[in-house]
Amino acid sequence: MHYDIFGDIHGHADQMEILLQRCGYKRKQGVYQHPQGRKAIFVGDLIDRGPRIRETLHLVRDMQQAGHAEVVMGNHEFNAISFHTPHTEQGGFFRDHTLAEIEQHIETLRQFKHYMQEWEEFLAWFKELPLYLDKGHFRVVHACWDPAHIQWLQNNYRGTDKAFLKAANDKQDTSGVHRVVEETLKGKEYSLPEGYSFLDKEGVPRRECRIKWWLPASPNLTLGEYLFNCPEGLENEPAGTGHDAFHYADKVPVFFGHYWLKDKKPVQQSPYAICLDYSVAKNGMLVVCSVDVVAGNMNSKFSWQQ
Ligand SMILES: [Mn+2]
Repeated sequence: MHYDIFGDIHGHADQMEILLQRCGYKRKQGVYQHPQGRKAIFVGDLIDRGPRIRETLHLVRDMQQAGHAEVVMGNHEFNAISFHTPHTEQGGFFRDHTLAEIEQHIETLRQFKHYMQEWEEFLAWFKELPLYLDKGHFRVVHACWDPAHIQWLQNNYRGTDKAFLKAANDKQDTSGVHRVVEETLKGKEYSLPEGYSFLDKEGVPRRECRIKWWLPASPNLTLGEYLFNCPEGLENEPAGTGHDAFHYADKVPVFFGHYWLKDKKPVQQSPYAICLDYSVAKNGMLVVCSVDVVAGNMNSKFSWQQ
């Protein structure tokens, strides 16, 4: 098994092409492929923000359809499906067209302005993307691998039809769909105790912090280590093991994206968790991890491009 796993691209096709070529992929009849048959895997969030969203989608879908790549859905693809699918019962769309939503999606809308038919075809393609990949020796998901959620998806997920979109976008949903989709595509969050909050990048006060779900449970683990944006005063509190404190415990490596990491060089989060999102859309870099499984042993190596 030989794979090259790419982090969130967000329309940065230049960096993607440089890395594909560095990994040995060659463009034949327009489609990148590897002479030794390596396969690319994309962790989702192909769209929004960057300068070459349309080209990114063409390159990736062509590779996937020719059998040279696999793709999982990111929250941006899921949001796009919801944004563009009319809500037949209550009018409007499954994702409201508020300014905040439009702002997140605007580069994609702009770049497809004169290619609406093509965009419709990409939306149909998004709907077919799997929410996770289990390769036995390793796993791939956009944001978080909770074995219970993956099991739920395996038993219940039959594609993004309207019933699924309705439940997945409904914060009041009690069927479990909303939570599974949110946490798989956007990661898990921790509710801060009464009186604590932090300001997000838009300056909005929030009481839900993203957790580093990949850190193993330990009595010594503090909230300062476990939470993104841990508010002052809580840093030294124990992270705990309660409902809010999920810790991935399987001994199978998970590759994922989503977290906008800022490190100057890719680092493994834990022996069993490898985040590949280093903020290419925010002056960071695109990261690829080349994975080789030979006789049951897995070797991996990072490459990156600013
Ligand atoms: Mn994401």
